[in-house]
Amino acid sequence: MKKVLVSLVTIGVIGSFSYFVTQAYFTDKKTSTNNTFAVGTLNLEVGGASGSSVEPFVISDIGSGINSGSKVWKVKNTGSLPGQFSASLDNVVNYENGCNEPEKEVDSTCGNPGPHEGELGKYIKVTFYINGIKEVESYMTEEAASKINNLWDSINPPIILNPGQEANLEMEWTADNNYGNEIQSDSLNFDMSFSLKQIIK
Ligand SMILES: [Ca+2]
Ligand SMILES: [Ca+2]
Repeated sequence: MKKVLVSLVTIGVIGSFSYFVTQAYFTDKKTSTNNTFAVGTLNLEVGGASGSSVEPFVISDIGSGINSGSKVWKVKNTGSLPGQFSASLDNVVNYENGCNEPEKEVDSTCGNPGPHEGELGKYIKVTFYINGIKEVESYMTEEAASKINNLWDSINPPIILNPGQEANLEMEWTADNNYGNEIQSDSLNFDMSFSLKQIIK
């Protein structure tokens, strides 16, 4: 009698297990194929090398006959969405690099290297051109350069690069010739970054 009872219990367990397995298939399933959520792209190519869009630039030795210059970049929207172009000036630092005797007479901050103590940026003006048209200009003091993004944003109409469209960005710099001994040995460092911003309508 004992043996029979054991096998009945075993059967009962298997039965309820099958029930749950069966239950698990009581679902409806519909498959919808070929769904795609596509995200458009904004990709800016600068000078043919996409990826690294920040290029450091150093202006020094002003006064040795070099008082202006320019650099041209080719910028291209290689994405699939139109974007608003801008270029920002980042990490602007005017260095003092110490003072010699004539500079000491007119400059009270003579740190070496003396970051943010230099005066050179007050006399350097940069102007940005897109395809030869003047768009934005700024002096290269820390304060003025930090406002350049606002200048780009206020251009009307904005600089739009459509997918596949490229443009020449020229940055021209000139040194005012009314500088004095306060800029002796001073130097100016900065980075530039180029960006495309999605247009939200
Ligand atoms: Ca100096
Ligand atoms: Ca100085």
